[in-house]
Amino acid sequence: MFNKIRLWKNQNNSSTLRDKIEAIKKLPVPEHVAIIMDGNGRWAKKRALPRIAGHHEGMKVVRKTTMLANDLGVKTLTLYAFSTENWKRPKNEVEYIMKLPEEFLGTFLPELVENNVQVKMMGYKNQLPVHTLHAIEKAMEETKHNNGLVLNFALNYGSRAEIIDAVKQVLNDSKSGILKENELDEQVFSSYLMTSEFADPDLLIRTSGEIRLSNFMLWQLAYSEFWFTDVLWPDFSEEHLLEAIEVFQKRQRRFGGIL
Ligand code: V07
Repeated sequence: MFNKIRLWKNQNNSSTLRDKIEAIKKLPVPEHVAIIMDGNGRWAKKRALPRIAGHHEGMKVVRKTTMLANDLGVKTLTLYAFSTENWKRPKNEVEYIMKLPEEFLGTFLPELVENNVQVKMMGYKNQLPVHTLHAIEKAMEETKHNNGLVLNFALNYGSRAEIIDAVKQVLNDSKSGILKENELDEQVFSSYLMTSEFADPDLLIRTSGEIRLSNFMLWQLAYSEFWFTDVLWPDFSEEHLLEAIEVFQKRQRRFGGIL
């Protein structure tokens, strides 16, 4: 009897999720979604668990979010996994976090390949442990011909440093005559950033109640819609991603009405 009720409840829940997905697919879906995955440490603290338990739980949410974004037809999903500031955390925590790409890919790479997902990374590669970089580069190589969702990890990424590096490259190209001053415009400058191959994000999501950008994609987010939630990243579910996209679609429609 109880089993039957549980079965009915499950079927009911999953059908509403499917219905929501189908409804969202009928309207324009954001092509590029960027997410600041915040609140993993707080999630663990609330449960009296070590912070690393929160990071591990957060990794599982990366998988669910990727699969749903792919299903919805999102073209690029950029996830802020590690900032240039995060090195200041305790050594053991950083060491644990740097093993997550290997664990994630060891478990989920076959599923990503099956689902035509392409893995990418942006950030300063030279400071990453070799084992971390090797795992990511292997995944990038094995998925480079996939043409579904691009899963772009921002890892050891910082936006101001990215902009400074772009400016330095512009100065170099100017000095060597490759670039003339009057040729430099927003589009050309964008091509010097780590995101040169991607469109700017249409939607930024940040979890855990912080309402700031924390040095994430400052140039690229100039015209993006922002959606903030108090939900901690390990608690972020399919329903939350669908809600963020629903809000995005409503804002787009209102914007469309004015024009
Ligand atoms: C990390 C889990 C998610 C919450 C945020 C912090 C901790 C997946 C990856 C990853 C990175 C590259 C890749 C495959 C997977 C990851 C870091 C942290 C550094 F090719 N989760 N996750 N990388 N967390």
